[in-house]
Amino acid sequence: MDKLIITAAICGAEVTKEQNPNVPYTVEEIGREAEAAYKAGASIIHLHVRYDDGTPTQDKERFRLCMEEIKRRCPDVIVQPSTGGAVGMSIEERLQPVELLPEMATLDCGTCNFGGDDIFVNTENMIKAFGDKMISLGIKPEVEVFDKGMIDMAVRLQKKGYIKAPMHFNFVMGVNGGISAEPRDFTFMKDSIPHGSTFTVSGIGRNEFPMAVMSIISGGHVRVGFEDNVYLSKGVLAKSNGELVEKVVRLAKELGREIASPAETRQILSLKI
Ligand code: KMH
Ligand code: ZN
Repeated sequence: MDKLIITAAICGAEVTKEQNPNVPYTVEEIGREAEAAYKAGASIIHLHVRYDDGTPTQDKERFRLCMEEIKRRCPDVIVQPSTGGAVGMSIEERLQPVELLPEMATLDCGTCNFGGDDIFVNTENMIKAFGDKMISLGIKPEVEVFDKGMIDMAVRLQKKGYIKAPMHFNFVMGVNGGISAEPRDFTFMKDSIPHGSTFTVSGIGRNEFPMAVMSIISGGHVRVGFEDNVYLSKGVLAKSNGELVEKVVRLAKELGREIASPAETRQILSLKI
């Protein structure tokens, strides 16, 4: 089995300080949370950014500041900006951070309900445009799938040349509108991706650590962080993203899986060195 890649999704676009006061908004807070996650064992930082009042933005200059701050604190970490942004953002707005030429970025592969009246829109033509853009800039996509049909979409578009193989998937499980996070769902997703692909799992809310364990024992990788879950355990808010990463490291150790460094992650995911 490959070593375990841990991604920290440190702030997301939806979670707020009202839910957990440690959710980072400012450049300094984002840098601090990335550093805590990195020191605990994360090799990838999945990045959304906020203005100081918490408003989510895909502004290129705000991303530049946050990425510089993260790189200053953790020079070898892999920064993976979101191109999903927040519900309702335009294509142009969402794509801005790829112009900063990160090593990776997310590529969301389908439309889904996102709770209440929210719809996270990713039409086929949008996915094609995002895929084309990432290929032209040499950026490795993390293929975000919220349901099984999105894996099928990614496989179809990979065959048509919009995504390069081997693909790296993120199974986002437990969103109110996406696939649930039962062991049965995990097995279905894992067994549905093409041979040679890699995958990580983001369990939402209380699903975070059960899905992490499923992935650790199955040879997959793990994403944790405030974007997906703000609790360390039932009723106990996490003090930092670092605490969430530390818990994955403990689980991995118990289960006999070593943790990948950023250099090892670049090799496992065939990123440009
Ligand atoms: N904030 C969600 C609407 C991504 O980062 O690519 C979308 C999201 C996915 O978080
Ligand atoms: Zn995200």
